[in-house]
This record gives sequence, structure tokens and C-alpha cells, in this order.
Amino acid sequence: MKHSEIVAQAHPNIALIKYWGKRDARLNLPAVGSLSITLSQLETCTRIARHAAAPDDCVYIDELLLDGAPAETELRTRLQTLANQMWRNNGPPPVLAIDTHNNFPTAAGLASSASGYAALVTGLDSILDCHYDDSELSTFARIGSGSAARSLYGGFVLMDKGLQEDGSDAIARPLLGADEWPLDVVIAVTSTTSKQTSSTDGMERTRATSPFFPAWCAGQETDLAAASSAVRARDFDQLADLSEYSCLKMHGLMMAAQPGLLYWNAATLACLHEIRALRNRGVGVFFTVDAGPQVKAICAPGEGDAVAAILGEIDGVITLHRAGLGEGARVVAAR
Ligand code: 2P0
Repeated sequence: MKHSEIVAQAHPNIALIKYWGKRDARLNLPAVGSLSITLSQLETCTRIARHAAAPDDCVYIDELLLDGAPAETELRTRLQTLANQMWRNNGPPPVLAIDTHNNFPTAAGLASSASGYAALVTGLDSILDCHYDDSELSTFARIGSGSAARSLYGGFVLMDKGLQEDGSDAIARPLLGADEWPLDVVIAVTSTTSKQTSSTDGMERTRATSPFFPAWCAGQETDLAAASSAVRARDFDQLADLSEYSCLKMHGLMMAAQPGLLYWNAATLACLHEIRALRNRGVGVFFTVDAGPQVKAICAPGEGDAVAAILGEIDGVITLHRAGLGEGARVVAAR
């Protein structure tokens, strides 16, 4: 059924076994698989309205608002290209107006591109009446942003590197539901400025110049298999060890690029030490850090309050966000 307006929602995700590097930059294919958790609380909400038929033979986006402000033409063109890749030629192509809001800071190392593209492709699938299957939607989300395919699902999610040149097997799939192991997440924001090097540029520089890149790729499948087992067994300590290992290995890899990528600040490091001290005292918590200075503390169920109280006192921590594990991307309203 054709809708005239839909609202799609998606949450950001955090990789525990990290994705860094592409095997094909043009198709945005990852060089390594990854394992993530989808968050609750933090959310992208995207409203897409369908107007009259487009003047030419393709889908046209005439308005794109990000948190109330018109987006740059470059982004609008990029999303329009994605909409036309999804378009199935089922009737006259429409004109679309897209209005998207995040209830958390955009481009501040909180994975807004993942929730943004997951909400977008889920919404486009509905408004364009496409009915793609899960692996096809995964592909469209991945074209937008490598980590976005993971936000299509809730809970614990695996993203396959895939072997096919066209990327048809580089897809996300669910591993364990959010309510099956309800971890707490505390995010310590240590800077609100945008990062200097985008993930895409940082990944390309790392692949081209870091001497550790072959070793990083070679070890990933072993880490993914071990972490998947730890998730299935709900073995917190095992998952903690593997996640911190993957995080520090990724940052070592990035630091060894030329010029080196250093995403941390002093407060980032202070948080890492504090989280290690908490864990040594028996608190169920471990850290992970992405391509930015924010620290994500992953806590065993019920440990979030104690961890937040300690991280909130650290010099340089500006704000804390709290989350649990959330659902995958979905259409929440349609008319
Ligand atoms: C991840 N990150 O697995 C890794 C860990 C950041 C560090 O995926 O170029 O926005 O759009 O594929 O997905 C962030 O990069 O990059 C990311 P593109 P993306 O979550």
C-alpha cells in the first residue's frame, strides 16, 4: 500500500568488535566484520512525506531538514542517489520531503550516521513501497555508512565482511535480542567539537599507511568467533576482555598510520583507567572508544548507576548519556 507520509525510528549502535578499514571504498565494503550492540534511548526519528510526481524520471528530494536546519546540497544529492538506487520503478517517481531529528548530539562520536541511515533506508523502503528483504536493506544501509546496517537490528548484531565483489554478502544479522541480555551503557562525552578526520578518511589512511593493517584484518575472524560465543553464553568477563582488546588494537592500528590518528584526549584516558580500576574492584564494566574522544562504558545488567556516578566525577567529562539495549529500525507511523 502506498503511504503519503511515514515516520521511521532507529538507534545508534556501538561496535564491541570494531570495523575499521574498507576492502572496496567505492561500494563501501568493510575489510573486516564487526559485532555491535544497538542502544535504546538515543534515537533518530525521520519523517518522509511523498508529494506529487517528480518532474524527471527519478525520485527527487526537494527538502531535507536535519534537526530543523536545511542540509547541505551535497548531502541532499547523496541521499537522492540512494533513494534512486532503492526505487523499483513502480509508478511515477515521487518528490520527497525528509525531516530528521536526533535526540542526541549529531556528529559528536555517538554514531548518528548509523541511526540516521538505518532510519532513512527503513523509511524509504516504506514510502517508496519497495518491500526489500533484510539483506537488501542491509546493503542499502551499508552504502550510506558501513556501521548503519547494524542499526537495522536490535540487541547484539553481527556484520559480515563478505567475500563477494558486489558486496551482496556484506550484510548485518541479529545475534541475540536486547531483552535476552540487558546490558547498561554509560557514555561519557569528553568533547563536543566535531572530529578533525572523518571515519572514511581515517580508514583509508590507515589501510594505506599503517604497518599493522594486515595483522588487524588477519585476526578479526578469530575475535568475532570468540565474541559471538561469549555473547551466546552471556559471559560478561570474556566479552569484556575481547571488546577492550579489539578497541585498543584498533586505536593502536590508527595511531600507527601516517600521520597518526589520535582520537583521544586527556579525559578519554582518565575514563579508561577509572573503568579498569572499577573492574579490578569487581564491578562488571568494560570500555570501548570509537573514532572520537567519547568513552562508552558497557556495564553488566544493573551496574550502570554505580559506573555513571564515578565517571561523572572525572575532570573533563562534560555530560553522560545513559542507555540500555534497544530495538532495530522500524516504521512507527504511516498514513
Ligand atoms: C565501528 N566505526 O565499528 C567503527 C569503530 C568507528 C570506530 O564504523 O566510512 O560512519 O561510513 O563506513 O560506519 C564509524 O564509521 O564509516 C565506524 P563509513 P562509519 O563502529
